[in-house]
Amino acid sequence: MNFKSGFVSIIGKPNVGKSTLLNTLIKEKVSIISPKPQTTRNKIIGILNDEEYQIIFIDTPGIHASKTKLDEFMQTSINSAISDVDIVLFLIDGSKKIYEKDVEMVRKFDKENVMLIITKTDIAKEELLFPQLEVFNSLENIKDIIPISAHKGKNINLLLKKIKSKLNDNIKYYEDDIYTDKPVSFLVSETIREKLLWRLREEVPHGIAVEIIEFREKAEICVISADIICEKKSHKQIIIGKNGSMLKEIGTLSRVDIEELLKKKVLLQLFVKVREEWRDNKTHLKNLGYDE
Ligand SMILES: Nc1nc2c(ncn2[C@@H]2O[C@H](COP(=O)(O)OP(=O)(O)OP(=O)(O)O)[C@@H](O)[C@H]2O)c(=O)[nH]1
Ligand SMILES: [Mg+2]
Repeated sequence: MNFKSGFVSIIGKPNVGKSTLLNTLIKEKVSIISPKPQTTRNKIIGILNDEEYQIIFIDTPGIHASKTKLDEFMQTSINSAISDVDIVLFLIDGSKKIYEKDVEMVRKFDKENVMLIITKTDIAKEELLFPQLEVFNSLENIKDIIPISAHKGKNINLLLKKIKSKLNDNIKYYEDDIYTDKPVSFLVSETIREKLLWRLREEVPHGIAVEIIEFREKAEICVISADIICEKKSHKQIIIGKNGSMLKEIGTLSRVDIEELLKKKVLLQLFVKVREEWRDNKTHLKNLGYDE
């Protein structure tokens, strides 16, 4: 059998749809998604297996300027995700105006086998989008330009076909039943963070981390406790909400998703803690898993 495999990184600015594309490609939810920029903080692997191929996709944090040590960790994750891969998918949001600095970012991206992926075409206006894409035709480092919609499934199979045609390894890197490199406790903490990102406003969600402090799997039920870490007392009050209403809602939303993930009943307890400026504290970052 002519088996092929390889590594494919997904990169781009925050909020362009990287994690949505990863989940769509591998048909599993390994990476959380939200309408807020800087949702993804870690390099996350998602693996697609079929009889003839194993494709290892790497989701990354959005490219942005570093202000905190957490940002620096995110940048390191991006750098390590693009070194030594077979293909890079560079994503551009097709529903937004494309600026000269976006084109420059792609032009300067000095890697081989870069495919430019134009996302969210379901909400883009074609008459505005297509003329803007012409400038990319002249870029030497870009061989393919593929407009997609992860929500509508548009051109996802075409993208996979193109990727497959460029792979050369024939090593099986992971067993067939493994679809991510992350432990289940990571997926659980990210699920809780996802609900916080969706429900909280302004600067509060960016200063939040989730730490699993208890994970006990019994025959019938899984008992999970987690700390929600925030940066300010005032944020803690917002997360708890009036009479605990916000925290209760976050708990319910999270539990439903975690039960689906674990295929088991879940007893979830959430606590809110303040750790001032944890995003700039090496020890806190390390404890939360934000170190390489
Ligand atoms: N209409 C539409 N929206 C999309 C599509 N793909 C992603 N989105 C939306 O775009 C927003 C950002 O999606 P993410 O997948 O979290 O984006 P990301 O690039 O991973 O963002 P960061 O992790 O913050 O860098 C979410 O609200 C998604 O629902 C698409 O194909 N169509
Ligand atoms: Mg993401």
